[in-house]
Amino acid sequence: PKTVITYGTFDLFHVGHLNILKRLKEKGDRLIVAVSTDEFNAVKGKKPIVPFEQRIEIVRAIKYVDMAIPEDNWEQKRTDVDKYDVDVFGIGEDWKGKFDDLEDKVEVYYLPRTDGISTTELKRVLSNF
Ligand code: C2G
Repeated sequence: PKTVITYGTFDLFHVGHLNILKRLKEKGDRLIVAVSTDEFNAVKGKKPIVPFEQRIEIVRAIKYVDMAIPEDNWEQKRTDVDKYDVDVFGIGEDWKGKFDDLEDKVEVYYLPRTDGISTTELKRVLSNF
């Protein structure tokens, strides 16, 4: 099956996350999502609200997702594409150009983000209560 992979924190899962997973699933038959662990988020300079175990459980429950795995370093993308026989890598265009090195192995897509929603924005709104 044509396999698509993507990576992310998916904190406070929202419709922006849902939209990109929906669109990525349409590019193949199987979608694998690598969810950033809490330790890797520290490397990324992010401090998620929702712990990793809960973030990956929510991602696994999304109907577009066939498999969810941990993302615990920057380098695993190259080995993941071999390990899971991946054909397509996709991610939001906020990462445009950053993963072009994968183009020797897989199709690389940068998709438009969903406007008006972000975890940062949700945290700001929630912090007013
Ligand atoms: N996203 C989106 N629209 C939004 C918010 C997020 O399309 N309004 C997309 C991002 O572009 C990304 C995915 O949802 O493709 C997950 O977003 P994050 O959890 O913020 O992912 P990030 O921390 O950028 O992790 O190795 C890659 C990194 O792990 C990516």
